[in-house]
Amino acid sequence: MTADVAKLDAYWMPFTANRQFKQAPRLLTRADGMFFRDDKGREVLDGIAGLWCVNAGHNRPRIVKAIQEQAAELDFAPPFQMAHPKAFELAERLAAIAPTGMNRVFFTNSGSESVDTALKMAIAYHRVRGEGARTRLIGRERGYHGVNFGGISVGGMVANRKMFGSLLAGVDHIRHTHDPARNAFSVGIPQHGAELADDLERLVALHDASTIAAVIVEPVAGSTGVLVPPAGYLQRLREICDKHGILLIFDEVITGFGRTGNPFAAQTFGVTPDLMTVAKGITNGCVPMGAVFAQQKIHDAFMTGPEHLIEFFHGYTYSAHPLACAAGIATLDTYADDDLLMRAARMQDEFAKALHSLRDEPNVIDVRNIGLVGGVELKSLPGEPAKRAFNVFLDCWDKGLLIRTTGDTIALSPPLIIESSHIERIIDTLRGALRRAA
Ligand code: PXG
Ligand code: PLP
Repeated sequence: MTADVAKLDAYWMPFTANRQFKQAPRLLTRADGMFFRDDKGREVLDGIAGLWCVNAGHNRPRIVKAIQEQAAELDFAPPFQMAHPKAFELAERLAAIAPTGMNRVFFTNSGSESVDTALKMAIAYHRVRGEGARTRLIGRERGYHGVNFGGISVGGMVANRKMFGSLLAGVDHIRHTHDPARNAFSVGIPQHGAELADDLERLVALHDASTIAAVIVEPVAGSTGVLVPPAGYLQRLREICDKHGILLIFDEVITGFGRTGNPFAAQTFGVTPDLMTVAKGITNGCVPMGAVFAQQKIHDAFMTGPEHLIEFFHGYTYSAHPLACAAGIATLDTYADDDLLMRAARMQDEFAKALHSLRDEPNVIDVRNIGLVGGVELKSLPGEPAKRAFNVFLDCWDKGLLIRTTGDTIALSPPLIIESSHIERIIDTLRGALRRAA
């Protein structure tokens, strides 16, 4: 169906300038490998893995087949007091690639649900251990943790917060790590700013550790423009959490499943959290699914009361949905078949070199990268923040390349199957668009 025949009124689009979009819709109708096709039959190179999720590329045969077969075999199984075999199989498979000790897996349907699940787990964990005063949650400025009330409360993006009232009580934020004065154009991990983790000590001094349940951060902030943590920062955060009995939650919704050169960013940075949220790449974006990984000690703390009682009053109708589990297992098979979870480590130098070749293009004020994620920050048009980057987005779309922009930062996160020729095409197209946007 093309825009000419479909009516565009009823669909209230998420995170979209609805009126502008409906004047000139951008419709995708097919996808395969590194490419989309639009409703005009044009080929569009996918520079962002759909929305940071199609890590193995589009239309992978094992995943397609698994979903088709599962739909015909078992369409649904209730997840409360019941289960189906693939839920256990997927959880075991996930535990096998997880950071050390994170061998318990709770299923959700999105990153936002994973975040709210992890926050609830953290507060309840302290309570079952007799530390019920630990209810405070600490996020970080410029963090993105989805759009549910817990996630926007700990999140640090003003546009996602300001319209929605008083949010969760008892939340505070540490400073973000973006420091262009010292770190602009760092290739890979920036050198300056480990001491920013000490900001957590400031909040401990203010609130007292005995009131703090958890700290949640993205190892690499994605949605606020690809902010790579300074060397030593995450280690420092881990040490401070350990010192004060605070749980550390890594939100790996974007960084999970191979984006930074290991299965998870926790492994790339050598820092293991207590809880870890994922979504997106868990099913290669094919079926909605998310999960929370927990250290076994956290899970076991709940397994204490009478055995016939529910230990954790939480779950979703579609937790461990059969279609999602089938897609998840086939996704892990596909990642293994092509050795994709480590592929970003092999491609990152070439990707970084190409990306940083944009540094002298007009209005480029920073270039940031790790694994197969890149950010190119532009000088804003006077009085019109986000507009220059969006103009570049529209120009790239016109030239057959899909990128993502947030504020005036362009984000790239291509499927992990990317080859040199695709990298060249992405960078050449972007370079042309940057010059035209000058
Ligand atoms: N946490 C993080 C770190 C994310 O990046 C979520 C939670 C929420 O996941 P769901 O599945 O509820 O959307 C995300 C999602 C962008 C963009 O352009 C990023 C996300 C979603 C939409 C747009 O940067 N990340
Ligand atoms: N609202 C109502 C009225 C419900 O009955 C339910 C679930 O049974 C929900 C919300 C939650 O839906 P889900 O489990 O899909 O998150």
